[in-house]
Amino acid sequence: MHYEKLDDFPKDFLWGAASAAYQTEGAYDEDGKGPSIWDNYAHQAGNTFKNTTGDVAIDHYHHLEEDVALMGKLGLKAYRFSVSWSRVIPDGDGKVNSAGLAFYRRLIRLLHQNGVEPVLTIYHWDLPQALQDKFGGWESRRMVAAFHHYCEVLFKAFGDDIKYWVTVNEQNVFTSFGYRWAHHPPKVTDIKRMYAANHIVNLANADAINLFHQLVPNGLIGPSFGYGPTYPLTGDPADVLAAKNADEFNNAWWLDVYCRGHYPTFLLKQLQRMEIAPDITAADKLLLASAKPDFLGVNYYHGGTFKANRIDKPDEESSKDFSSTDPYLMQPQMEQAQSPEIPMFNAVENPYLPKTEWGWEVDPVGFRVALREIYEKYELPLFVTENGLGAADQVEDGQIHDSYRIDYLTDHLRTMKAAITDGVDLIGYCAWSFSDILSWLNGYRKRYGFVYIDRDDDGEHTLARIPKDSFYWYQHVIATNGQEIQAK
Ligand code: BGP
Repeated sequence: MHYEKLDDFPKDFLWGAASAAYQTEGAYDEDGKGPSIWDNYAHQAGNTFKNTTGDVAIDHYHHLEEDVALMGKLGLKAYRFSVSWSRVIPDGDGKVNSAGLAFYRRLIRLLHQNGVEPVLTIYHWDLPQALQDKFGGWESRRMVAAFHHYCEVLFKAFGDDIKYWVTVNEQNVFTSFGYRWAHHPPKVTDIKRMYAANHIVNLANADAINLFHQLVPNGLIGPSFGYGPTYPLTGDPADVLAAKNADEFNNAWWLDVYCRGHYPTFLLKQLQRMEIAPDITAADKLLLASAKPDFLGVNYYHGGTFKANRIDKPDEESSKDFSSTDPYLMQPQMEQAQSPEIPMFNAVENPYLPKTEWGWEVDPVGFRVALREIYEKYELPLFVTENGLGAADQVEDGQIHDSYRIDYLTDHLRTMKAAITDGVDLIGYCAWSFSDILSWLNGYRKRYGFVYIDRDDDGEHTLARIPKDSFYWYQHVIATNGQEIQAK
């Protein structure tokens, strides 16, 4: 689909950048903060790349004024950050730590002073360790009340100051990495437990949205989902069906619950047949059906490509032992009961797409496909809450010439503009990430930011902030409201 001229970005488009508490703040045990499951997980040797932790991260906690001033200089219209639950409520469901709340109050005030709209993510994976210990974390229904309490504290504290709220970040990623693939805490490898925990998160999310609508009637709230379009490898109808199955499995399983208030029929039936579906009570169904997000946050990095399942169409590739940190290429070597994918689809590499240094496919057209698919299916305004390129940037004479990042972002902004021209209702775009930060499993080498941070996997160094070439490029994009995306 080609246009001679693309529509302009909406006048109040939120040009933003994103981050998350554990990946930026540091100060992991300061001012009354309790430990999170990520603090403990990263402290155990062998769990993260070179045993990197967020103990200091990029020390955003102590560089707040400097960091927000740089956001102002960049001209950001929005900054998406997450709140560390255990900084605000150290034991997860008890007393509020006023020093913790004060930190976020200061951040929000500084953002407003710099003309930046705060976008608050309530849960970006750093569960209070106390809740893991007391209840067993997301596997317990008691988590719904604990999350309710935490949300109530935030809504009452910041409901007047913040319009845009994100409930949970990439539920699909943290439940599968935490409960199926054991790459995240609590390091479980049991798909039935994954679906059970995921169901509790759905309940907590729905309950939080309902509470928000009571307490913050003028605000807007929604979850952020890690979406990838699913392509068939060929025009063989068996591959097309496989891609459709993968879409249900990777996307609809979550998005249908968020936006339609119930699980998709096809996949629920498959999981029930395999006896790995969650227990869903009548009250659960009512709760899920009662909550409706105001917008949907979309995190886009890449999609996946699929061919017919390996039972109907076995081939040599099917028996390969894949081991990848890319969830789309993870091929389970487990029993079928633990691997619902096996009868449904087979994930393969896409021959048309280049890859990043970390093996993630680069697919700007897929961004447009994603936005169109989600918008058409769920008819909610969309907010791109993450998109960006991780690379091992190098400093040359005090500068960072990240032309590859500019190219990546240019291509994605262009296709986003095309999606707007197609008719997609888009509120804003938060690049991942504002500055370099800790990558959960890849340490400090995988950099995403517009601002370079002088630290690496071996230590903190000066923690100096240095704007990269992409900083000045994005500054110009924002100043022209996306009229001039082309690198100068
Ligand atoms: C998303 C997460 C972010 C961030 C990003 C990049 O899944 O929401 O927190 O980490 O991916 O991932 P990575 O750091 O693994 O490259």
